[in-house]
Amino acid sequence: MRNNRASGWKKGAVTVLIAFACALAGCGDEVNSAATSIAFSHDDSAFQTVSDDTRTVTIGFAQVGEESDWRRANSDSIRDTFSTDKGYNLLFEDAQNDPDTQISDVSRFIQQGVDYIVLEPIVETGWDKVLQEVKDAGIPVIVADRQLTLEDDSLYTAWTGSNPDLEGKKVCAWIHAFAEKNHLDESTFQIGVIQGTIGSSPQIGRERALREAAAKYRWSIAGSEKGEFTQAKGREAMDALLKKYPDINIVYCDNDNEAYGAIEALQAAGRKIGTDIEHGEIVIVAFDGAEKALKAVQDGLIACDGECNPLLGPKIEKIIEALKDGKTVSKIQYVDENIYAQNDDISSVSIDGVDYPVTPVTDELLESRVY
Ligand code: GYE
Repeated sequence: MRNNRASGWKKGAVTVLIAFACALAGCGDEVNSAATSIAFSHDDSAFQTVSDDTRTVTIGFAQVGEESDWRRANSDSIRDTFSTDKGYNLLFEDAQNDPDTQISDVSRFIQQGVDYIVLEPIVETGWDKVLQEVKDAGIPVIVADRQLTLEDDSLYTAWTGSNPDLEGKKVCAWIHAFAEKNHLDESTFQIGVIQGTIGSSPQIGRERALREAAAKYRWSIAGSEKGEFTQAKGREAMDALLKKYPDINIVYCDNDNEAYGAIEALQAAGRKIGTDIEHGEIVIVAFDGAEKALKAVQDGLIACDGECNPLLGPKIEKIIEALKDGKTVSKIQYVDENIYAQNDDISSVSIDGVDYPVTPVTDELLESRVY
């Protein structure tokens, strides 16, 4: 794993830093490679674009967009963590869900001479070229939230975020446990899927888990529509699913905002939402666990919600602090997440031998929810 570099720092300070790091680390290879990258990576004009203050760490943050409650909470967490007060210069770029724009944003960070790049990639693929350029410039990349598919994993230093496959497995295990508890014939399940941004890791992982569970438990996946992780598209997707597959009895939403849209569409169509499948109610499941969604769980509109924690700022900061101190960090760092339902009829789900408790949504939980 590569060490930190300090391109935005005064060159004199860099020398001091390297001397200090050498004293601490015995001038190991990692420190030497950091020194090499500092020497060649930027011309003088690039240096002028970042603060000259030796205490300032410049972070180029490549955000996905503003599509969901999750994303807004995530952006707030990043802004709160990397504040000016704490000595950060945060260059925040919002790609508005356009993968090409996001690649340009990352490329621009190289010209701007940032110290670190934090990337929350819209889609998994297409990153090899620009991340090679970033690596050649000696800038450490911390990937957060969504994952990447790369030829060469040395193109990033560390990743932190959720495990969408596990989230999907938990929600599917809940559906199966719910069926068993209520003696439902699972071969009657007709599932409509509202898909998140195609090619994004949460869309890929959550739906992979669904396909596996469907094969195992004999569920039918009636059809899928694109919801792009937004409420408006979620509503359109639900309308389309209802038209094409009126017998749907479960709606699998790749995130909460799509579920809000699905609820609107189902209510407008006069369809009942709930868990009484045998009497025509439609079961909705979703992901993220935003406060509004947990309220919908409490109200019986979302049957089960797999949490996905957006508060990644402090975790990313810890990684950057460690890199600044010349420490090696774990390459992959998952965050812990819950699963929520209206009550504790199903008290836990088991995945690969591990039990995950199902948390019932209470008023206290809703009051304490920070996103
Ligand atoms: O589930 C969704 C957001 O990447 C985990 O992106 C994130 C997802 C989250 O738009 O609400």
